[in-house]
Amino acid sequence: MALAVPTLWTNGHYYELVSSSATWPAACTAANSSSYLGNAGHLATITSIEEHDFIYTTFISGPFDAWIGAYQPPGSGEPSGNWHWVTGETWNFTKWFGGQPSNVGAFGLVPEDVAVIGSINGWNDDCANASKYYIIEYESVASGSCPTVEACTTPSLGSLQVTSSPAGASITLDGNATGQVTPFTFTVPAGSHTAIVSKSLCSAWSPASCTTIVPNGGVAACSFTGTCGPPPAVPMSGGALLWLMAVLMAGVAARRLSR
Ligand SMILES: [Ca+2]
Ligand SMILES: [Ca+2]
Repeated sequence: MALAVPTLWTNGHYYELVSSSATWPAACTAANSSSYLGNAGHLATITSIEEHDFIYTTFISGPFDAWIGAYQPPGSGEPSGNWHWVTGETWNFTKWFGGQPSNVGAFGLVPEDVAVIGSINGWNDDCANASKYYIIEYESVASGSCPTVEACTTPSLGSLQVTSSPAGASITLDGNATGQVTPFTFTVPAGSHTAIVSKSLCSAWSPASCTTIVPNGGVAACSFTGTCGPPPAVPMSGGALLWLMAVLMAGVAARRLSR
């Protein structure tokens, strides 16, 4: 079902944004059963920066993401291992945006084994059971079949203990300020987490950052040691000031006497 007139690109393929939301498996099936001018559809496979730029510029005009034909089979190395195109084309070009693929979505949802092209001009791995618009590419080869991909589920929780010497350091967890200070124990989704700490007058924390795997229902720990500077200079007390004045006046008097 074509919702818009597909756009021809220089490779002779037509492309289309479908502006109704579907899960990735549903979008893949819909794309594979689509055709245009005798060309078979599939979720778009982006194998060059020119093709990426064409799709981004032509279709991604607002704050939305659209499925592309990128996926990881279950059991692939995370987050960046074993990505495939639905057509079987060689995976030799990527346009992930910063920090992606992450394999972890909002609220700790995992795994993210399919991908979107997004409004900030790059790709993001996302949950296959999320609903998104999608990009169909039409070309004169058979569509093939849609792979089985894992849906996201909320993972089990575990604990992450963060301690430091000295204590009282502010804790940043997975790039977000937590508002907590050491020692503190977080309840977090099982999986990889990264903590850093900061404290006034302290630097050169060892380690600089701590990445650890929190097991399901288990506990992991991050422990930091900081190198902390001396406290700020204490303002001169009244007694010391009087002593300094006495010394200066004695010096003046001595010079007068020596004339
Ligand atoms: Ca993944
Ligand atoms: Ca992601």
